[in-house]
Amino acid sequence: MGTIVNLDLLKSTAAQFQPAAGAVALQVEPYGSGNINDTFLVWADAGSKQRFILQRINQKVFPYPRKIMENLRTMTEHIALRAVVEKAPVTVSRRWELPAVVPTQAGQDYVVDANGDFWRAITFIENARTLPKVRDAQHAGEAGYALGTFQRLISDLDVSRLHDTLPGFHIMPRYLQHYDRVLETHGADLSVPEIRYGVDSVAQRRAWATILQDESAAGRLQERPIHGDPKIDNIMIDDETGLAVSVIDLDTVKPGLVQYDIGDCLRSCCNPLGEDTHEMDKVRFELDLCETILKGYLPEVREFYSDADYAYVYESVRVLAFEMGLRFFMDYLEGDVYFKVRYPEHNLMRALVQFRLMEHIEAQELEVRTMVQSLARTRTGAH
Ligand code: GN1
Ligand code: MG
Repeated sequence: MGTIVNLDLLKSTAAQFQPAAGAVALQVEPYGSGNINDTFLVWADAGSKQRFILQRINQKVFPYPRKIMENLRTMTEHIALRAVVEKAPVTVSRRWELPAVVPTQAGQDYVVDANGDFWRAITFIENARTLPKVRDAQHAGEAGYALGTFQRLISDLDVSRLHDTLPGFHIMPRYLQHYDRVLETHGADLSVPEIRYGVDSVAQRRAWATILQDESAAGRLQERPIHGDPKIDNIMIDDETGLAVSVIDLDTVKPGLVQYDIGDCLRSCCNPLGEDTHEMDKVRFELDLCETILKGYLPEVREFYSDADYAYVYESVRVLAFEMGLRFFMDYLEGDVYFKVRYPEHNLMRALVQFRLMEHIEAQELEVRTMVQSLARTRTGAH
C-alpha cells in the first residue's frame, strides 16, 4: 500500500478544507498508525490552534468512499437528533465528542485529486489521545464504556439507512474462500514452522468459524448499525481525566452484527502485548481485563441486547481473533496487498499473535462464558 504523497498536492488538497477563507501557510504532517488509509494532521493556519484530520481513503480497500461520507452524515445527524429529542447530552456528566465531517470551502464533503485519489477531512479531537496497547484496567474499562456508548447512540438508527461501505467485511465464508484462492495461487511453504502453524490453525477451525454468519442467517442474531473496528487504538482517552471521550475511525460504520464489535474490542483490548509484539510465547488473553471491559460495556447496551447477544460473546471474541489471524496470514501469503507493513514478515507475525491469542481464549472458554452469564444476570437482578 503506497504512502507516497506529493507534498504540494497534499498542501493544496488540505487548503481546500480550510475553515477560514484565504488562510494559508498550512502545516501538514503524517498522523496515527492506521493500517489502511493515509492520515495527516493539518494546522488550518500556521500558528493557529485550529487543526483537523485529513485522510486519503485507500480505494483498493474501500471501493465506495462516497458512501462512507454519507454514512458519517447520517450517523452524526442521528446522534444530534437524539440529544434534541431527549433534551439531554448523549452521555451523562462527561465529555463525549465524535469526529465530524469538515466540508470544503465549496461545501463538498470530499475532494478527488488529479490522480483520482479521494480525500476527506474530519474534526480533530483536542486534549485526548489513543494508545496502541491497553495501559491498565481503567483504560480497558473505558474502551468497553466507549464501545457500548457508541453502539447505544446508533442502536435506534434504522439500519437500512446505512450503506455497506465495505462488502464482505467480517464475513468469514468470504474470507475463507479468498484464503483458498490465495493458497492455490501463491502456495504456502509448509517447511517454515510459522507458516505450517498458520495453515494448521486455519484448517482446524474453518468449519466452526462461520458461526456468526450461520446464526445470523438462521435469524438468531440481527444486523444493526455497528462501528466495525473498535480496536484499542480507535478509543480516544481524555488527557486529563483518563476517561474515554470518543471512538474514532468511523469508515466501517455500517450494517453488521454487534458481535463483530464486542469480539474485536475484547480481542484487541485484552491482549496487553498488543498486535505487534514479537514475544509470541507471552501473548495472553487477560480475563481481568475482559471482565473490566464487559463491566464498562454491558450497562450501556442492556436496552437493545437480546439473550442471544449475551450468549454469543464468547464466540465473538474467539471468531474475531481467528478472523484477524486469518486476514493477516492470507495477506502475508498474498504478498501484503491489503494491510500496510513495516517489514517483510510483518503480516505473518501479526497473524501468529492473533492465533496465539485465540488459543488462549479457547483455553479460557468456561471462564469467559461464566463471566458473561454472571454479568448478564446482574443486569436483570436475577440470582
Ligand atoms: C485495519 O486501518 P485500521 O488500522 O483502522 C482493519 C481492521 C483491523 C485492523 C487491525 C477496513 O484497521 O479490520 O482490525 O486493521 N480495517 C479494515 O489493526 O480492514
Ligand atoms: Mg479502521
